[in-house]
Amino acid sequence: MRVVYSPAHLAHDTVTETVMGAVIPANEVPERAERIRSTLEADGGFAFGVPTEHGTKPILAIHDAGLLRFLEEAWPAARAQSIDRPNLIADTYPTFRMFEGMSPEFLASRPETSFAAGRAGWWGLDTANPLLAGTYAAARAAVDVALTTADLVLGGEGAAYGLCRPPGHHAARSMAGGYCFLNNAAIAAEAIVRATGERVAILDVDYHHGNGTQQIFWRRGDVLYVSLHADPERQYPFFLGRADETGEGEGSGANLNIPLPAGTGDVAYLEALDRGLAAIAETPGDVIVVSLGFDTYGHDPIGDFALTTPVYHECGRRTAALGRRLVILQEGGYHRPSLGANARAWLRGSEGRPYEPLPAGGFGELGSDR
Ligand code: SP5
Ligand code: ZN
Repeated sequence: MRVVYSPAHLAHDTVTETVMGAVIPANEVPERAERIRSTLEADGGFAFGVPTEHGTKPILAIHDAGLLRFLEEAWPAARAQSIDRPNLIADTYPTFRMFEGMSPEFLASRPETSFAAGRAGWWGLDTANPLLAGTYAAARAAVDVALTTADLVLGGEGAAYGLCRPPGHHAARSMAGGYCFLNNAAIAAEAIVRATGERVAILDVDYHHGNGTQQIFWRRGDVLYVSLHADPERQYPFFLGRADETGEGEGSGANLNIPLPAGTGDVAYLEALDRGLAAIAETPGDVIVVSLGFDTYGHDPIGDFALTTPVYHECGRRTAALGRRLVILQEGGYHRPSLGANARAWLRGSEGRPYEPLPAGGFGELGSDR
């Protein structure tokens, strides 16, 4: 399988994030992508390539120009304002309740403020989104990785994998959040719709609900969004991801959320996956964009599912069994020692190669992961 990777992600060198106000070591770190890269390289069955630059046009087909401008300007602006921090994390966010009773017209006239931390709140969802000197270039490169992966599939590959970092599925049209700045999968899906004129399905198997992807395609009937994730009753992003969110207008019925309980294991997960795949099989289209996360893994530090490495092989196999072409894009997954083995298992499954577990103590297989 062809793999698209860019070293630009290394400069988005996150160190801390906050959880309930406490500063903790960052979960979404460069090591994640490097673990996956080295394991896939060692496998020998993956052919690596670099992304080609696609410019801002496909990004602006999905995102508000103001968000992109903010991401480009944020770090220099924080520096110019002498914000004495290694990264920019907002503390004040414009919740919709702040504007209760005010008209959409009046809201549209509200300025985003010129102060860097205020702007980070204006364009942000949460405090888990540290923005650094290298963030903008890394986010742009992750989009190019996604679009180049889509190009490979549009060019005839049955499946290709984009090692996107930072991830994307929490980023909405006008909002960064949840370690995500630009929605790589949504941008790729839109590019595929425009190139083919056909419907596209997005299968989101990250542990978290992809609120950004759902928001972007909420009223769109030409992009089916299917997501398996932790029930927002107990888990980030809390305010979206419930089963009764099915889309509106043209998009009515084109959004399927499958929230799952804590402790979800291999068998229950495969049942849920089959439900999601069945929904995709019922809608026309030839391409699936997979938002692939491994925070469903049993040892993930921020998840509470119980998946094992071999089930990722089966997930890849069942997804490919729909017979559609796959644009597979990396999202989350924070148990670093297992990331390579889990990605390798999923991707091998999706191209019909046997699982062939890595030797214990090899590339982070269970048994050497503590
Ligand atoms: C792409 C992606 O996976 N983003 C995830 C963003 C999650 N942000 C909130 C993290 C909340 C961490 N809760 C820690 C619980 C520890 N038991
Ligand atoms: Zn996640």
